[in-house]
Amino acid sequence: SLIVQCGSNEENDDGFYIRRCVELARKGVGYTSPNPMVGCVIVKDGKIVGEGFHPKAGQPHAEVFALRDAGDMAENATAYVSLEPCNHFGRTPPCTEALVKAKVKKVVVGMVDPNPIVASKGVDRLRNAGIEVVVGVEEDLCKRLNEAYIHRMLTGRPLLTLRYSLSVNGNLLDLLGDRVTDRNGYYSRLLQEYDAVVLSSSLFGEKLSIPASQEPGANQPSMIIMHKKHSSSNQIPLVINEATGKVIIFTDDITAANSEMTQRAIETVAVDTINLDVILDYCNRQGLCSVLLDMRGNFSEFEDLVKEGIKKRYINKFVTEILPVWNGRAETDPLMPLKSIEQGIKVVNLQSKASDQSIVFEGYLKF
Ligand code: AOF
Ligand code: ZN
Repeated sequence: SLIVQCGSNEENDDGFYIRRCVELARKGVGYTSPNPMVGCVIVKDGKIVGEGFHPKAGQPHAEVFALRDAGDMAENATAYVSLEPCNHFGRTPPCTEALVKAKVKKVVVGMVDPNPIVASKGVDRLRNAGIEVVVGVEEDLCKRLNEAYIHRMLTGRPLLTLRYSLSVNGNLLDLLGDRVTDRNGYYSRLLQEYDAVVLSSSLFGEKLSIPASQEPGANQPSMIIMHKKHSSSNQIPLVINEATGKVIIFTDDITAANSEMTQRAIETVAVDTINLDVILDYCNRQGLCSVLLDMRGNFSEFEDLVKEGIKKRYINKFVTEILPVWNGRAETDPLMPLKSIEQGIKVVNLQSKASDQSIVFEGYLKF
């Protein structure tokens, strides 16, 4: 007879608990920047005895909440964390010390923290304290969870995603004058994933606003409004009345930076030229990890930005929404000149979601 040797299931279990950490971490989506989203579970005798996640920068880390939840049960337990525990005094004290003090026996870490002030020092500290540490469980999942945080840590720039809509016959849709068609709540869900959304001021006609925060407590990203010289819009204040996210106006028209247009803006940034360098640099300094370049309205305002984004390889991702409509070609199509800049850019990790309302493609540009 065939005897199948079943070893310990620990490895599978490790994956299960780290996936639970990631699930918990996502409760902080939209709120943690410049910090990462992190989740932690404390497991004893095969049972979860404590759970926690990092809710917001400045507040305690995931491990602290999970240890509090576990209380005395943390002693001799295994702590699972989707990101390496920190070993430094930032806005909060080091999590490694909290884990040592709680006398956990083992720590399982999803991925090391790319933050140079942590980077493996957390793991080293735990090992030096005699705690068994396993690193790299469900690593890809953990990396995807914090792709924006990781990207900003490694490059000093936020992760940049280009969003646009196409008709079924492949033409760009401006959706001007339309209240943003939020089919199946897709757009507001998308916004919640981002720290900032860049919009053209040409969008702000009489009735258009940004349909974020429909769910109570939902994240409202900062709105970066590009106001270009000779732009016809002077209706920005109306829109800002409806929005609760921070509003930042970038303008190359110093005369337009008047009190009427800017009274509701948190900040008005006057620049010689509105380009990605200034926008991304601003976002980075504000601790914003992800930026959605939302290509709607007057496409001519996006032409230079898209060119720059390709040339400097700043565009990391795209989200394309195909809507159930046929239409003609817009006068300006910022995506058209791409052919002459590069002979096609490879797309990887392409994903699609289809419904009868739309087909959404997402992918990464591989330069
Ligand atoms: C963890 N668990 O839940 C998070 C970590 O200013 P602080 O004290 O909040 O520290 C921020 C840094 O700590 C952040 O850049 C990242 O390296 C790490 N985040 N670490 O052990 C957590 N959010
Ligand atoms: Zn920490």
